[in-house]
Amino acid sequence: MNHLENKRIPKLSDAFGAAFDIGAAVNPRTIERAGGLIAHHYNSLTAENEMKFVSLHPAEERYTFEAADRIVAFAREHGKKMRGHTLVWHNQTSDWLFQEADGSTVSREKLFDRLKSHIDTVVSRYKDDIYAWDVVNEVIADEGSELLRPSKWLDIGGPEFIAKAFQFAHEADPNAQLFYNDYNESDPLKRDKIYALVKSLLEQGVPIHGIGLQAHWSLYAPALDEIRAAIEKYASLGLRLQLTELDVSMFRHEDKRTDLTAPSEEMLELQAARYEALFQLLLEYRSHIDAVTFWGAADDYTWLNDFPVRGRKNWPMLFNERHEPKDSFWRVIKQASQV
Ligand code: HXH
Repeated sequence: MNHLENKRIPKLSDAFGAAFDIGAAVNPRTIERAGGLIAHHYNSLTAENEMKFVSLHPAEERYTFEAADRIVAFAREHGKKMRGHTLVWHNQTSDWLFQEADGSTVSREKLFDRLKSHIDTVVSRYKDDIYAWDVVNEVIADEGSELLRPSKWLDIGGPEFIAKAFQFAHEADPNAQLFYNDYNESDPLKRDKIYALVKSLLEQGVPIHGIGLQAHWSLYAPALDEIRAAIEKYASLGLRLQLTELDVSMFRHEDKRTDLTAPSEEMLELQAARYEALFQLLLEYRSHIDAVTFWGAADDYTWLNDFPVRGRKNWPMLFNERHEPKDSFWRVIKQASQV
């Protein structure tokens, strides 16, 4: 869709301006192919992959900032805010970090020295551009009674790696808002574990300012009352909330069908109704929520193509593959106009 057509369509971030920011995850390809759409509708950006450990720091003595810098330059050019994603994670993290040159496991002290050095370098570099960081991503175990997910971070560093990461990030940029970020955040079992972790961080005086609800949701789950209960529980800690990676998959978790090449009318209608209900709820909690970031910009490219089911496309965004607004978009805009 060209820029002239864009001009007649209300800007999503303007529509919600009084309530919260509206963000999109981007990458060098999407800012190339959907730059007009992104510039028009979103007032905040997150690098989808380019600021992850493995992308920025592939070897101990080598940082690769080119792709991340390109995204930051786009954000500057268009006056967008930026969130940083992510400093500590069990995925997309370079193997060298946990190893000595001979392949043996590093000591706890060395792991924390390397973590501090990584966080100092990255957070300082983007100090003027990034106002909030996902400091720690996805450390809670999905199932069972264990609080923390098994990982090299936990094996080598012990549970203190979490507090350390927040301390190092706070030292590198005392002005940055620091977030704990996770998925399945509205599942009651995991919600209570996320709450317990963050509560204990606060009790230890760890500098943490917000909880990121990834919000990888679908037409069918989670239920609105579970989302509401999660928002209320997290907000009761007195922290700021953001939806950091919102999408609405067309498929149930168990559904593995790969035959669809386009969404059915029924799916599109269910999605529009779902987005409408979600934004109605989010607006109800606007005093706690500062930003709602989509994990993509439009349906032509999102991480849900081919994931978690190979060969399956998905249509989780508010804009279709031609970057045109879907019914979902108009129903979300309708909610915004009622505040
Ligand atoms: C997010 N993880 C990450 O924060 C983000 O950095 C990435 O770009 C995309 C999504 C969400 C996630 C977590 C666990 C997970 C899948 C996605 O595990 C599954 C694996 C297979 C099937 C279902 C879940």
